[in-house]
Amino acid sequence: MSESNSGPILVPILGDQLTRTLASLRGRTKDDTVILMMEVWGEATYVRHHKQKIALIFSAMRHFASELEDAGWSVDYVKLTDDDNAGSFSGEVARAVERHDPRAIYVVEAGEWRVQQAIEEWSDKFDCDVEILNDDRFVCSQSEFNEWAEGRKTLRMENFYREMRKKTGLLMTADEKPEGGDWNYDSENRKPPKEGLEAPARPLFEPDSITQDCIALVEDKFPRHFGSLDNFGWPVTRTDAEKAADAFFAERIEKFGPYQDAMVHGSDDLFHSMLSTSINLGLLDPLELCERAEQSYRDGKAPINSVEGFIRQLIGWREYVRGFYWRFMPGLESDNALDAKRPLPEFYWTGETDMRCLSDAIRSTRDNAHAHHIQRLMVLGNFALIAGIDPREVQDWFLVVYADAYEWVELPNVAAMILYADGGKLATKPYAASGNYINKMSNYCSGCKYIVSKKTGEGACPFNALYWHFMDRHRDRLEKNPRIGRIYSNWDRMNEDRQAEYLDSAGAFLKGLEPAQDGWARR
Ligand code: FAD
Ligand code: DLZ
Ligand code: SF4
Repeated sequence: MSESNSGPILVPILGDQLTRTLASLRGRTKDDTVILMMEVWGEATYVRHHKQKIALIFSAMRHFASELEDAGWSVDYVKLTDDDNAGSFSGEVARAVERHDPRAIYVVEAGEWRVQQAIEEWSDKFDCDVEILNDDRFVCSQSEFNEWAEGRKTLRMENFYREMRKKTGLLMTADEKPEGGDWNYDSENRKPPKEGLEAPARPLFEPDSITQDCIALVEDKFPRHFGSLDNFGWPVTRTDAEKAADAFFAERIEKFGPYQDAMVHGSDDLFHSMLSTSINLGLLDPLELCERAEQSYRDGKAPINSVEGFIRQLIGWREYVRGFYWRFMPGLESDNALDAKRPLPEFYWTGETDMRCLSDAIRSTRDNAHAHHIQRLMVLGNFALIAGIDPREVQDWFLVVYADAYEWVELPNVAAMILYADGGKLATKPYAASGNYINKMSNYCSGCKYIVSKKTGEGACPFNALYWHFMDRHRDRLEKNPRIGRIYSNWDRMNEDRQAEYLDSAGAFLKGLEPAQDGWARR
């Protein structure tokens, strides 16, 4: 530390660190701390985020700053439109160091690799102590994840999840057994939607003047970014996020489990919590949500398959993908085990396709900056997998279009979970499926221009031929996989002409795909 520094402690808080109990704020005194919050061009444009995502983050940041100020903290807030905006986190911290002459900078580690690289340079750049603190809003620290992963041949989420159940005590009996007798009730979470299945609407939050300013700013500065702002109704404060959570626990958790994998045309949220944007911003604590879910079970208000399913997503999948991301970055970004090279089709941006499942998922994505998990996995992801779309293009798309998308959670889900680009470190097998799966789990096919039961030729559901095209072109790798190998006996039972029909149908369809124009995802 330089002798000359006599200023306060500078605490930069990033856009996804909007938590009052953040590690860098704990133990600080208000008269000796300056909190720095920065709207910067670099973050808003490194990909062309959905308009709602930028408006959400800026509005949540501005609300959080004003709450801190009301509580007596000194907040130095840099707006995107400030004339001398430096454009990057490091540039803004440099300016703040000049303004405040801090004796130290305390910052919580970044969620994303790109930002963490920049933060790690601060101690060389600035003439004061720089302390990078663990983000203890996660149940599992990176060192704990690495310890768990070390020496294991396979990193299965299920094994990790059981450790997290034991660690947190969630849904555990007094004698340390899983509540209800089983660790996982996934097999009870696959109910197809029955005719007329409807879920109570989630609360939408009317934009206040701060949010309206952010919406206007986004319309003005990012007019060519993907998505519509018309339906903006995300919670932007902890108070509103808690109201959204209350509504989920009161009205939707009971059926969350059974219908977790269901899809209904035009019903964008179904029984999902719709809390990911608030959790990822730091407005809601995932562990508190899990405790509330457990309480619903203990109070007899929700069945075990709903509650366990919800808890598994949070202390299982969410924690696991974060550990996985840091363990395999930066390589994960360029992995392409299946050597997929096809450009992303333009319809991912426009929604203009006759495939009803895809057009509905893309419509929801455009209008709400959200699609639910099974749409992301089995419709948008499955299509990208079996059509052989280049992982870099699919990764960019998923990072751009969802209001809850941060690379640490998006990338493992896209590269590893849906595209198998990591070669199977995360998933035991690729999640490839034909139209049959989508037909079973949704009401999409009955209104689709394509015929789901038709396998090849004019009018056949494209997922059917693409599925076999995928299986055929990756036979060498997949045949050895015990979870998938037997599927090839079905293929081998077809005569050569039938196989050729499948491959020709898929080939013709792929040839007709219009590639996305440049500039949707990156400038
Ligand atoms: P719910 O269905 O109510 O689930 C509850 C919570 O569990 C979510 O809020 C989320 O925090 C967590 N969760 C559920 N599934 C996952 C998962 N696979 N990985 C991590 N957390 C999970 N989630 C993101 O938060 N950001 C992303 O960028 C993102 N990209 C995804 C991309 C693909 C290809 C896939 C298949 C999934 C992705 N997910 C992502 C996970 C999941 O789809 C979303 O978390 C979920 O749809 C958010 O809606 P919800 O809050 O209603 O979730
Ligand atoms: C996503 C995003 C955007 C669009 N803009 C900002 C911003 O201007 N300022 C900020 O602090 N954070 C922003 N974010 C979120 C960051 O990208 C996020 O904090 C990183 O994921 C941290 O690793
Ligand atoms: Fe999707 Fe095929 Fe069903 Fe159409 S028929 S909705 S393309 S699965």
